[in-house]
Order: sequence, then structure tokens, then C-alpha cells
Amino acid sequence: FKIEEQMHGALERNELELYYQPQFDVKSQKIIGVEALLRWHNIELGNVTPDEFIPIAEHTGLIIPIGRFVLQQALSFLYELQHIHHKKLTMAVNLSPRQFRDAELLSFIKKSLSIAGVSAEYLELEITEGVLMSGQSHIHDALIEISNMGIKLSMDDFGTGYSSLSYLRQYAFDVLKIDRSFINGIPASKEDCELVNTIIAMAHSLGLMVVAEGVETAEQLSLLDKLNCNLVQGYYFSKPLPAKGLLSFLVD
Ligand code: G
Ligand code: G
Ligand code: MN
Ligand code: NA
Repeated sequence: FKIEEQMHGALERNELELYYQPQFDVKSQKIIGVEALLRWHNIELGNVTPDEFIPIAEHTGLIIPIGRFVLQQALSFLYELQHIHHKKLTMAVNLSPRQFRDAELLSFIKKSLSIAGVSAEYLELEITEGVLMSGQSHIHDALIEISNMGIKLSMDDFGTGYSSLSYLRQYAFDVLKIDRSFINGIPASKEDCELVNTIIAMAHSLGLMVVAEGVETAEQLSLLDKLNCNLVQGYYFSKPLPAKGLLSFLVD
């Protein structure tokens, strides 16, 4: 209850901040983009993790204004990265199921891209199977329109829910992100190695780029390279960083 009560004023009190976790190309080991991850610091509650507050934001509907704030912040930082720091990076933003019930979602995204002055191909929207499972037609239409706009669609946390091949075929996904619970098990667990191998091969057969999440060791990276994984994200390279921290990471 305390979290819900404090969440109502979090935006107005400027308590929300985006962190950015770099994503790297496995072969070149160069940074190719970042994922925006929301952080909340409240005077009374301290740091509250997104796993705690996102479900409450969803349930209360606060995810609508918060999600808009996230998109605007992320796109304005993307402009800065591209046009001030001359880094042609991509920006991945998480969308939760409730945001698709906002009739203005698509027009808001369009307007925000145009105000920020960045082109759609550099924006990637991450969704989980939870978004697709409802099977609602407005979600179907929204996903089609998102890809028609040139925005990249990414399937997040792949392997954890009711991940289904048919979702990947039915919608124009560009990216598949293997959940870090699988990456955690490699190379030690034979089963996880086999699963990761199979997921990568399947994704490639559907023309998707594959991101491994939660890469923490050189051994994991080297196996992912052998399995032809395209991109990696994880503490081995960098934790999520505040905007300033990311900028110093880029120049170092
Ligand atoms: O940053 P961290 O690993 O603690 O994130 C935990 C979860 O919160 C992840 O599943 C992530 O997708 C989700 N999350 C983080 N930031 C956002 C956001 O801006 N919007 C939504 N919808 N989810 C987010
Ligand atoms: O959106 P998604 O569910 O993928 O959220 C990513 C979450 O994973 C973020 O909260 C981020 O802080 C966390 N994370 C990113 N890299 C690592 C990692 O290497 N190890 C662990 N344990 N967590 C990570
Ligand atoms: Mn994500
Ligand atoms: Na994930």
C-alpha cells in the first residue's frame, strides 16, 4: 500500500530515472545499442526495484504516464547520443501489456519520435509473451503498425513464459532476447547449452537477431560466440548506468 501511495507522486517529484545497459556485438565486441531500464528512488522507501513497482504501476494505470515519461526520456537521450556524441546506437524500451490498452499509444510514439528528432529504425520496443497471450485484436493491430512504422520489435525474456513459435511467426519480430535464467546455466549445464543452441538456431531460421541477456563471464561469451549468438548484454560488459555514466563508458 505504501508503494502504491508513493507511486502516485513519483513523476511529479522527479523520483524516476532511466538507466541504460549497453548491448554489444559478439564478434566485434563493439557497443551497438542500449536498453533503457527504469529506476525509482523514493525518500521514504529508498530504492524500489522495477520488479516491485512495475506491477503496481500496471495495476493502477500509472504505467501510462510513467511509460510516456520513459519513452520521451529514452528518445531524447538517443538524440543526444546520435547527434551530440555521434554514436549511431539503438535504444530498446520495455512496453508492458497495460500500455497497449492506451488508445493513444501509437500516436504518442509517432509524436515522440518526431519531437525527439530520431528515426524509427533506431527505436526497439521490447514486449513479453504476456502482451501477446490475450490475443486481443487491438494488440495485434498495434504490433503490425509498430513494425510498419519501421520500429524494431523485440521478444523479451524468451523461454520463461508460454513462449511460442507461432507468436514469432505471426508478428514481425526483429529481435529475440534469451532470458538470463538460461544464460546463467551455461556452460555448466548441458541442458541449458542445448536449449540456448536450439533457441539461437530457431531464431535465425526465422530471420531474427538474438540477444543473450545476463552474460556475466568470459566462458559464457565464448560459448555464445560459438553458437552464433549476435548480441550480448550483461554485467560482464556493464551494469545498467545512469545517462552520465553511460557517456563516460562510451569515451573510456
Ligand atoms: O532493471 P531490472 O533488471 O531490475 O528490471 C526488472 C524488470 O523490470 C525487467 O523485466 C524489465 O523489463 C522491467 N522494466 C524495467 N524498466 C522498465 C520500463 O521502463 N517499463 C516497463 N514496462 N518495464 C520495465
Ligand atoms: O527487461 P529485462 O527483464 O530483460 O530486464 C533486465 C534486467 O536484468 C535488469 O533489471 C538488469 O538490471 C538485469 N541484468 C542485466 N544484466 C544482468 C546480469 O549480467 N546479471 C544479472 N543477474 N542481472 C542482469
Ligand atoms: Mn527488457
Ligand atoms: Na529479460
